[in-house]
Amino acid sequence: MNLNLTEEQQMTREMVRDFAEKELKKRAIEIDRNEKFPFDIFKKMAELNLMGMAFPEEYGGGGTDNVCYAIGVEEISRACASTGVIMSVNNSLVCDPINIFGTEKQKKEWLTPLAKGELIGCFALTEPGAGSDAGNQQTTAVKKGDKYVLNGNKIFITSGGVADVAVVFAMTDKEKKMKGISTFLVKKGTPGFSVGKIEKKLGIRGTGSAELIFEDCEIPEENILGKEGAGFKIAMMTLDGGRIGIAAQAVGIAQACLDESVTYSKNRRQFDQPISNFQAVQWMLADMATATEGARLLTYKAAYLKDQKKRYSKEAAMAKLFASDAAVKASQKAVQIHGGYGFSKEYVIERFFRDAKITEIYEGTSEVQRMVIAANILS
Ligand code: COS
Repeated sequence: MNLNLTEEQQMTREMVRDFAEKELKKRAIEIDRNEKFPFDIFKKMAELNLMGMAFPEEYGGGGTDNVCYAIGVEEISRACASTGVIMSVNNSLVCDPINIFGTEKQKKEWLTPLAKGELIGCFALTEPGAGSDAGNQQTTAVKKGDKYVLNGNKIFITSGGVADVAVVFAMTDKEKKMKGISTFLVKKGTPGFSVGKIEKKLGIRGTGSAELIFEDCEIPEENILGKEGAGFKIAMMTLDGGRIGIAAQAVGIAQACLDESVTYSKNRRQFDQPISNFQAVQWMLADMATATEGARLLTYKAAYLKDQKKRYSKEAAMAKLFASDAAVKASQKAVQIHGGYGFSKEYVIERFFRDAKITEIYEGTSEVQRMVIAANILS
């Protein structure tokens, strides 16, 4: 057993942290306030190969392992959780399924520009009636000659308002229920494909989360990803990887809460001394540090198993469950340590508090993660 990071993994941390500190930390305040998708940041991150990290270089990827990817999302999220999930979605939910299930032609045409960050991708699974119950897809795709005709609505789609490409799930055979779901690659600008409501949110406000509308949207049959009927499995396998990304995002948020709280508690004086002298504060810091480190180890373990091409559904679910809980609790403690300043818009802490919550909800709620873990240990 070796818990040391490789040289490449250490260098990834240094490089991404440097970028995040210099280019993102301050911008994060504006991204949150203006609720605007950070196109300029996306472009700069693409130049650093962060939008398709663990994919083959021949398809525009960075050629790193998945531990590097988890470190990357963690460091970006430590500065800006909105940007962290934009990165996670492009890598895990868009590039990954095309890399795994795509034909050679699809990899050249779609994966290459997405991994290079020349195009922005989104993952359109969630619908008004299909959140945790992802198999209950109401969007339909009907075969008509050499085309599929898509009809339906997707909601809460991260990057949906700005994406060039959507990975869309739809029913091709209702009778077969979840075994009748298929996956499609749909380009922005395809007639019948439009963006609906842009979501106003508690946190991660810069992600361009939107509704996607398909009205008699005709797409070529060659845009199907994997086989007809394989969509639910593609969604589940893709979400396994996505959960590593969200766990890493949560680790980044938790670490940011800890870092800010350590600095603040050493500087804030009450009763003629820094508040870090008080055991009440020390215990909060100790709990935050322990949970953050535990979350990090679980996250890297899931990423490592993915690199080893082993099953990692359970480990990814455990990482996300634990890390999202660590992030939410760390953000609560950070507000408490900062007192009135933690509640004020003048400080970044209230943003961490708002951003942390979503990690317990998207890409499978904490309750869904427990279902996945229980199903795995009981099988
Ligand atoms: N990898 C590969 N295949 C998987 C899989 C995985 N991680 N998880 C499930 N499957 C397969 C199963 O093997 C099964 O296939 P067979 O029928 O051929 O054996 C099929 O998918 C159905 O699996 P299961 O019976 O476990 O499905 P459930 O309906 O019970 O799924 C949960 C339950 C809740 C786990 C699933 O619907 C889920 O993850 N929901 C949350 C979705 C989500 O994250 N939504 C957020 C959207 S993105 S923000």
